[in-house]
Order: sequence, then structure tokens, then C-alpha cells
Amino acid sequence: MAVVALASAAVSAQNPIVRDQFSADPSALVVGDKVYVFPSHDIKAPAEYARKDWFCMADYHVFSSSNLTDWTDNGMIVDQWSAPWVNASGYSMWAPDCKQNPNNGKYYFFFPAGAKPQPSADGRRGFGGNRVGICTSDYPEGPYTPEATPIEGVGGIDPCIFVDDDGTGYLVMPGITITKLNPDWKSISTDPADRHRVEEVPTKGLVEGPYLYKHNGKYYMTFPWARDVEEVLAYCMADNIFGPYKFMGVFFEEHANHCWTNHHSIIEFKGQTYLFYHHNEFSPDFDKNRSVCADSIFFEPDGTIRMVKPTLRGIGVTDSKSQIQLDRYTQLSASGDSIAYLEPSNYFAGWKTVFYEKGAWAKYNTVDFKKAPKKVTVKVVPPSAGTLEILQDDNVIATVDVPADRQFVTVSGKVSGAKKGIHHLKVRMATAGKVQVDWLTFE
Ligand code: FUB
Repeated sequence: MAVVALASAAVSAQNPIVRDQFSADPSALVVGDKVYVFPSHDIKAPAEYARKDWFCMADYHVFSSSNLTDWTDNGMIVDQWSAPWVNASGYSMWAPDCKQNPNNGKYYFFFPAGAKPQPSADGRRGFGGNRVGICTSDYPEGPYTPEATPIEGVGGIDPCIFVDDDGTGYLVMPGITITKLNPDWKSISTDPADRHRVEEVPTKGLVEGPYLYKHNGKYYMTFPWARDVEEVLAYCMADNIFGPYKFMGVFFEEHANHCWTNHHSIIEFKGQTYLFYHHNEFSPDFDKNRSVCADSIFFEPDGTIRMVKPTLRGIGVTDSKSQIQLDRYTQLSASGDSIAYLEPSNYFAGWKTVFYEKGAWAKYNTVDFKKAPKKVTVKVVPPSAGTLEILQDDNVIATVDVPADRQFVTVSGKVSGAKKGIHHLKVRMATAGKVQVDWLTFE
């Protein structure tokens, strides 16, 4: 039944969506039939950067996807050496945002960073302070051109740009303040009537990352909140952009692995609302090296936000011909299987699903079988021995034997009775033993 084979399927990505580098603070933007994500970029501190226990961020990349499953890195937007006003040894390019200016169709990438030290009154050079700058482009994937100077009158971190239905742009900053942008989006209005501070928020634990979103005519001011220790995500609602807002509570709890920060954005894409956020899956022991994730978000009939469940399965429909990372499961059986890192010394290598009890299963929802498959190939990790059943919904469509006497790279099984279309996939241990699965794919 089982044959040795080599698979040549494409790798598909689930949570975290960026799997070859750290990424954080995702700002998502829908452009046509694609989603663009503008995260910040955590790196390991280089020798010249003294703060080894702190955020270290020297540039930004932009990612895109049309199926929310396969993400393309479109390259770098700007770095601390090419932005004229940025302190080139600051490693402080924190949470950005990018939106299209309806007045000229260009994409405006707003980013905070430590500015070059300025001469001080006593002649010594000091810290230039956190400022917010802009890069512009004709296309969301770039190339982007940085402005020579940061925005006049704006200090701090974590800019969020909100574009209202009438095309007016607003700059939202921690505090939380909302200020009208001038039509060129390179400056803010100085008219006090164009500025509002949101007062109806918790008085403690609000330091960063507000994100203003509009849904069904209501304004949702969402923000990270260090309610106890680590940040949860909470929100206020209003009928008008300048309020009054009403505090509504939490919609996303702390991460199980104690990442202190969270930072998010919300989009609607093809009729579904999604939350982009981050945690530290690829760096469980150091929460300044984070990874971007995405999950669905739902509104109750009264407009309130249902508590979001963070998943490993993430979003998007997975192609049955891709390497399906079963460890990014939708659901696991109550006992008999678990998820482990493939290589404890290299978290970027990803995870495996370990079955060690007869009857244990892992479910992976929404796989697109464009044609009824004839063959399944499973990449197993030695030591492995036992038999797996592959199910489409509740029907067994293949049985794959993994004999103990050989160190397989991949094992294949014949598929019969499978249907085409979008189905849920389940993999079940049919015998005693232990089988460790890296991925599986269909032909
Ligand atoms: O990424 C650096 C900082 O951590 C961001 O600016 C904050 O929002 C927090 O995520």
C-alpha cells in the first residue's frame, strides 16, 4: 500500500502568516482582489545595538496575498539608512500604517521612528524623539519614496490612518487622539475643531496601537490595553468620528505564551471581516521577536464584536495540492496527539503533529479539492510507525501505512471515493504506535 515518493507541492502558510522572518504590528489593506500587509520587522539585535532585550527594527517589508493563504514578500519599503530624518543607528522603526489617499490615488506609508539627534540649546546633541514620517508610492507594493522630514507637529509612535466615507483622512495616535489630515496627507490640520481626544477609555494600561475601523456606519476605536499584565485588545463604539464613544470591553484576550504586546488592524475582504495581530510563536522565550497572524472576526446583530478566537489554522482556503501543515489544525482530539516544533533549535522550521494513540485525530477545515484526488502523500518525521486514515469530511478516502523498518521521507497512499470541492480534512491514527506528520498533499 505505502510507496516512497518525493513531493513537489508549494508550501502554504497558516498562522503565523510570515514564516521566514519575524514580523509584528500588522497593518492590513485591501486593494482590489488582494490583501496587503504592512508589518514592522523584528530582527535579532546586531552587535552594534546595545539593547539586546528590547525591540530591534531597522526596516519594513510589504506582503500580499490574493487567497489569504499564500503570502508574497514584495520587498523592503524603507529602512533606517534611507529615510533622511531617521536616526540610522536607532533600530526603532515601530508600528506603521498604509492607506490610499483618495485625493491623488497614491499610497501613503506612515511610520514612526527615532529621529536623528538634534543640537540642543547647550550645544550637546540629544535624542531626536519619536516622530512620524511618510513614504509614498503609486502602487501598494512600492517602490516607496521617503519624505525628507517627519510630519510637522506630530510626535510619538503607532500612527493609524482612517479614511472616512467622504474621503477625509484622519491621523489616530495613542492618547487617543484623532486629527484631520490636510488633503495632501503630509500635514495635519491645526484647527482645534479638527482634533478630538477619546476620553471614554480605561485610564491605565493604554500606551500604543489604536486602530479606528468603521462597520455598518459605526466607528470602532480599537486598542491594545494592558488590563492586568500583557495587552488584550479592547474597543469603544461611536456614531460619529469625534464621539461620544462608549467603552465596550475586550474582544481578544492575552496570548497563552505571554507576549506582552499585541498590535492589530481590521479589514473586510470578500464579505468576511478579519483581524490581523501578532504573537511570539516563532520565539516563545523572547517576546520582542514576534510573528503576524490573522483570524476571522464577527459582529453580533447589535454591532458589538464577538470575542475573537486565535487559531493556528488562520484564514483562507487551502489548496489540496499544497503542502498542508496539519499542525496548523482547526481542532485536535481530546487526547492522543499533540503539536511540537520540528527542530527545537530552529523554530522557523515549523511544527509537526504527533499521533500516539489509536483513534487520535487532527482536523483541518476548508481544503479546496479542485479535482477529486487520486493519491495522498504524507511527509513523516522519523521515528514513526503506524497507520493513518485520511478522511474527507467523515469519509475515509485513504489509508497510509508507515512501516517501522524504514526511514521514510514521504509515504503515499491511493485515494478512493474522494470528491472535488471544498471539504474538511481529518487525519486519524488507525493503529497503536506513533506517527509524526510534517505535512500532507494530494494529487
Ligand atoms: O513593535 C514595537 C511596538 O510594540 C509597537 O509600536 C507597539 O504597538 C508594540 O507592538
